[in-house]
Amino acid sequence: MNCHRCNQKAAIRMPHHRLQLCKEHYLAWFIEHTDHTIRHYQMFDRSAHILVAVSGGKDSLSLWDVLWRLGYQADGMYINLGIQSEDDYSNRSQQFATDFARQRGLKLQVVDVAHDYGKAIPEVALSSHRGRGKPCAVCGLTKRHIMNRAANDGHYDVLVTAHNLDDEVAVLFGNALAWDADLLGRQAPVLEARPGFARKAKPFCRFYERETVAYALLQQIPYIEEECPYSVGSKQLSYKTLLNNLEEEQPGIKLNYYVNFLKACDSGLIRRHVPEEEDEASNRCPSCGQLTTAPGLCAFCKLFTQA
Ligand code: Q46
Ligand code: ZN
Ligand code: ZN
Repeated sequence: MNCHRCNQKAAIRMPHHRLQLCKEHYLAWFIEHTDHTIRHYQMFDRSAHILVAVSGGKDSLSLWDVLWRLGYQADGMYINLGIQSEDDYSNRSQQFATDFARQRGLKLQVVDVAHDYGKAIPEVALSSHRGRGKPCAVCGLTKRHIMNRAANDGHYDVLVTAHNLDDEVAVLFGNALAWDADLLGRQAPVLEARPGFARKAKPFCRFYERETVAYALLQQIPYIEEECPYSVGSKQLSYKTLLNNLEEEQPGIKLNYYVNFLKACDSGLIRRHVPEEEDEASNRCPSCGQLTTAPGLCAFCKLFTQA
């Protein structure tokens, strides 16, 4: 198996692109392809002040690395969720993020949920009705709130996350299975800014997970390999397994599914929506100042002030 560009030994084969590349050409292709996605979906330009949500995993560190190599002005933001495991998941992933930033001289802002807001995510989940004791619903809301606040307070033009194609397709598949028109209409590579809510973009939305892993490994970026212990048994994970089986039989099916979904949105077949918490948000949370739909504390502040 040889590289299609230089005929050296190929490091990766991408049947969906009918392309196989050596290490050197793969790294160059990956960086160029990210820039192409950024321009194609008009995510941001070179003058933008970017905040990258960094988890210490392969996707977010690869994304930050690519933006840095492309010369974008990108700072990082890490949220320590206080999730412990045999391997001390949150603290170890923070270490990967801080080491990455230090080695490249990049600015990383760290929020420690337990220290800054009084309770770690597993504790908050126990005292909340959201998600029936499983922390993911509480965790998602917390991350969205803190990221949005950091993007607004820091006057960033855009908040970027490293969701890859496998993530996007698993979410899309789940929403399509349920025919949830609202959620389908909210999924996009770019969400425009609205009063109180930062612009959001996903520059890795067209990369398969194995492509982001390959980038991190070939670029020799150390990252946390352990998954969050709460991801085990999630619906998302079973959709990913199912879709991976399909992909093996029909290379490119995931990419086509996603790209054709975006075309259906562009043609008006699927109606675009803004996230629920942003609908008619005209009240301000008295505690944090976040725009909310109903008077009183926002959902985030309610979570952290509950007994
Ligand atoms: S939501 Fe759930 Fe993730 Fe939070 S608790 Fe872990 S698995 S980190 S993307
Ligand atoms: Zn080559
Ligand atoms: Zn609030």
